[in-house]
Amino acid sequence: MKDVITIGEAMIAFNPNATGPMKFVNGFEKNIGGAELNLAIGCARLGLETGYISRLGNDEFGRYILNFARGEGIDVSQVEFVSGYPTSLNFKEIMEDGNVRTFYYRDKSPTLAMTADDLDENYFREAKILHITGIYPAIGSVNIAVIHRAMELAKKHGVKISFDPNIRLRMWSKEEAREVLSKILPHVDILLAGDEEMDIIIGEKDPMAIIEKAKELGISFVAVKQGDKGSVGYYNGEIVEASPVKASKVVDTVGAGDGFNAGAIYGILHDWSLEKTLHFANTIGSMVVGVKGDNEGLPYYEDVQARLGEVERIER
Ligand code: KDG
Repeated sequence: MKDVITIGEAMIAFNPNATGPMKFVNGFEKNIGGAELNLAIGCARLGLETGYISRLGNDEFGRYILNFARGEGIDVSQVEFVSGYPTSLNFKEIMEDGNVRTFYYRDKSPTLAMTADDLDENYFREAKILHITGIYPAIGSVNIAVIHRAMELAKKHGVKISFDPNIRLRMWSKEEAREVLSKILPHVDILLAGDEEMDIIIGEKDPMAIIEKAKELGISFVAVKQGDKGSVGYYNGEIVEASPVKASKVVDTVGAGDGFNAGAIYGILHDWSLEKTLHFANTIGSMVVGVKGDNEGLPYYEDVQARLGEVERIER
């Protein structure tokens, strides 16, 4: 039984070896990115059983990503290589304050070669949570159909649907995002969203208004992420405003939301209180931003415990 399965596009993330405008950066380090894969890595490091559904280019970068995901303990039985579609790339520009701009080379994404009929129903029979994002449907119409089929299979087999809008305006316009993502929202059980993103989808960025709308749609767990202002959550009739957890340093903000999501899903699966879940998730988000890379800063469970002061960390 998998705790979490997710569908996404992985890519090579080229992280600059210096901060500042990309046109003056001469070297990049080859790492890995992809919001859904980051989420799977985050969950696996916390100790959850995870599975990843995707397509990769039949090339060296594709093989590198597959081996990396497998090395993190993620089930990659639903990942295939496809010829004729190069593995996607993402070059990053990181400024001194940790803010990032991304430059995608993903027009011919390997995920375009996966259709809704390719999803294996048996994989959905044996999962507790399906996590999806708004990045995958932004890639192409075939990807939108895949997400809807995945949600259908999840519903059929009692799998909870977790959704992060993850709106990437380099991939589509606000209007396109609203059109597609508002059709996903009514099927969602767990909403893990940024306030600005909900503004795009439902025209509300006040957490209380988002929670009201989510309740109307039948969403049972809501976490509204507000970056360095913390998060606001709703679950079982309770609303909690969780204070931010201060990052010890900010090096690269990419992946913080995925880390938060991994923490929230961990708390939900362990029946934690909303307060404990949000604090755990906020803590992970604050740890991710201290390390360069999309997933390099995702902590193991023991790392979070140490950060929370629950266990003593022996350095040497
Ligand atoms: O959430 C982090 C992702 O944005 C990053 O890893 C790259 O998937 C990515 C994307 O589409 O931006």
